[in-house]
Amino acid sequence: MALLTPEDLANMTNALVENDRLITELTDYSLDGLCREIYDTAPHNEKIAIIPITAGNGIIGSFSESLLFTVKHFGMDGFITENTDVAGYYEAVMKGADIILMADDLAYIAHNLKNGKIAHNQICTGRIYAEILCHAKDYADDKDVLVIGLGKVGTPAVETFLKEKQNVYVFDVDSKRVDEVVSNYPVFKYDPNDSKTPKSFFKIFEATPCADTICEDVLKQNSLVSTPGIPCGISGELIEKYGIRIVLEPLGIGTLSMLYAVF
Ligand code: NAD
Ligand code: 2YG
Ligand code: MG
Repeated sequence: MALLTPEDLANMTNALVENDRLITELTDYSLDGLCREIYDTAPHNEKIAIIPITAGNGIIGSFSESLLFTVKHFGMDGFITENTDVAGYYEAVMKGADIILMADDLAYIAHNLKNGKIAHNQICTGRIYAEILCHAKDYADDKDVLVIGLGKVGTPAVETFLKEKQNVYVFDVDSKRVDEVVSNYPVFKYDPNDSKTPKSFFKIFEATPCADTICEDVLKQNSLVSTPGIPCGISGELIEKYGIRIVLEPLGIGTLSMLYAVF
């Protein structure tokens, strides 16, 4: 798995605020309002403990701080434990934490100690970025959506689009992965040579670890791109040329989705 770097998080606070503003403009829901709508949950003064984890590649500079910023930005109560790992977990519980946030190189989870609910970042990230596309008012009439990247984030996005009654077209560089998804779900292979397949889309979801995955052929003027993928899959030139609106932020949107999944 591609791990976040401190550089990815350098502008995270501005990106979260700016994306929340864009999501509100697009959907009439603030990001927390949208989470409330899709999960049918709400915070109830839970205390959220963020535990830095040293396992594997270790602590990522400003990862815990970015989580605390997200928690506080949305009006919730949280703290970063002074201790790491197991000692941090003990500290969190002793200080009355209701919800634990922690990540190693393989999994980033939220665990609500009071109700037992647990959430995984990849699933909750795929879900919220997909729901943003589904709730965008100006894009509601066209049900076609292109999903690029069918991994651990892209697959829950496919499930979300299907639940929201979208027509889902899928692409991945790994053709085996495309075949698996097409045989497991009622979705279509993106094939620009097939006359029945749309060539370009107003709604595009991207979750890959690569740049330039969104090529000019799939774009329409003012397409909406919702993409958790790092780095950004579309070039600045194409964003400008096509007036693309883009939802993209490295950590906070997915984190808020995880918290609402466990409230
Ligand atoms: P994954 O490895 O499970 O899946 C990635 C998929 O992308 C694979 O199926 C791969 O074959 C495909 N792919 C790679 N290059 C491609 C290309 N050029 N064109 C089309 N498909 C291509 O990874 P994941 O866990 O699903 O994560 C995807 C991305 O999302 C990563 O960059 C990850 O860091 C990022 N991510 C971001 C957030 C966030 O909050 N913004 C949260 C979680 C993950
Ligand atoms: O506690 C810390 O500082 C580290 N142990 C955090 C490690 C997180 C590693 N995971 C990733 O970098 C991601 N791919 C998942 C993070 C979600 C948002 N991109
Ligand atoms: Mg995010």
